[in-house]
Amino acid sequence: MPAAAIDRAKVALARAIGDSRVAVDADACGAFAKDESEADGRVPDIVVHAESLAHIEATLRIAEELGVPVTPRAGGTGRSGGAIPAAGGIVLATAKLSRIKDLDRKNLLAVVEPGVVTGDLHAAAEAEGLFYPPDPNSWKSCMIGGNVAENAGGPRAFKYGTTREYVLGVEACLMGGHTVRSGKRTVKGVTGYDVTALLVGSEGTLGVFSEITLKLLPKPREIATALGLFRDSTSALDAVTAVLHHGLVPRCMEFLDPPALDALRSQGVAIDARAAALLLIELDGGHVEADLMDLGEVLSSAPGSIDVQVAQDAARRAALWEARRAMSPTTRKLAKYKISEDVVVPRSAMSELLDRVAGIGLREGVRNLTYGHAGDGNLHVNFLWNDRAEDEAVERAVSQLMDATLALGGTLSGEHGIGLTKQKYITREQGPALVQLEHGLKRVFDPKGLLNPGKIFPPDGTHHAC
Ligand code: 2HG
Ligand code: ZN
Repeated sequence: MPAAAIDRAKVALARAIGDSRVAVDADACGAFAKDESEADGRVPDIVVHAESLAHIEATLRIAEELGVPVTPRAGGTGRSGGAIPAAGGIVLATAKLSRIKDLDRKNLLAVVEPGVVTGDLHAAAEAEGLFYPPDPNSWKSCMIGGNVAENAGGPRAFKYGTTREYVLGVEACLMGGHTVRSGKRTVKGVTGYDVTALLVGSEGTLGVFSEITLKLLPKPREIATALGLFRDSTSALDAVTAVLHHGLVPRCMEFLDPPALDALRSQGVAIDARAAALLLIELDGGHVEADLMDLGEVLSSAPGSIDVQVAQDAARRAALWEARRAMSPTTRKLAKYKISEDVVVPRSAMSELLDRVAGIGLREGVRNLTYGHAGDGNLHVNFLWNDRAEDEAVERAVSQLMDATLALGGTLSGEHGIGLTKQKYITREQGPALVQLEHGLKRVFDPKGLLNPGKIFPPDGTHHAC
């Protein structure tokens, strides 16, 4: 990136948006170098703190005119490097656009800015008797703009689906500074191409959200949580299927494997020493009492079941979830380096995937543990290591995990996106023709390739199945 273009961008942005919203010194920009993935960071040259649509438009107009790359960023909690300014240039931060503009009880929808913290939307909706289901485990700090960009999931996605299911419409600014509104405020609507669906999950490569219209649901009347302890992973995963075959549709079915349980124990969480795998299952709706009894019976009669505990009160429920939600930070404490993958396989293939992961770990000598959203077949396989000399073995392990996932009919990412960390594998899943088509779409939105460059796809022209 020529220094002259950056210098001109600094002057033009300060003039258009105001000095106080344009950070240029290395210290202020340093905080925007990384997200919560393991990908190497890069300090941007400029950080714009947008406080209005006009600021987003001015940034994207100036960036296009001067040929400066722009990386949009909301909470910066992503796990795949999506918010890392891989090509330098401008970070366009939308965290200050944090208003819930409308909470429409009659029509069950919310209109929000991209910097609304997901947990704040949960609380605001619930205070009105409403419910916003997507619940990434980083809900206390992640933001709706990033959730929409990544099509974030979370434990409740099993029953309620991912963020995509709740985005009715968006206002998005495109490179050059032109704003489009796509979608609707109604539940149904099939007018024209579904541009909203294309923008959701586009990982900040097609447009920058300035407003998002979200569908809400009535708040479930009751919630109940049960914990199933098992003698091994296969028994726990088989019980997931048994629960479904019994006609129960829990909102979450979370799984922890033996090393994941040990990790929790090492942090002082009391878990029955006989248990080698765990399912955390939550029901909601109108008749949870009866469903909970059924669930208890299904779990305790499942082969390999050791114990079933039911959370009798809100405090116990919160404690169970605290341990699950802390899995990612807990795992981070176990080793100097960790990669958390986000693969999905058909539910029936989860045990087989875990067997293959064990084989990969042994072959490459890399420590690993797995937890995740078993109801969806979405498993966070974590590789842990302490020495840079092991980097290559870890890379081989990740590559083999991707191959195993695809061989079992799965997909590379269930909720964290491809970003920087998985772009080298995408062609293995999608094939060169589809990746070429996606490159073509990208060029329609961003002909100069300046918006979040380096994400999702291998560089143009390298669509080989590496
Ligand atoms: C979770 O399910 C999150 O806890 C984070 O998706 C996963 O970082 C991780 O390992
Ligand atoms: Zn997850």
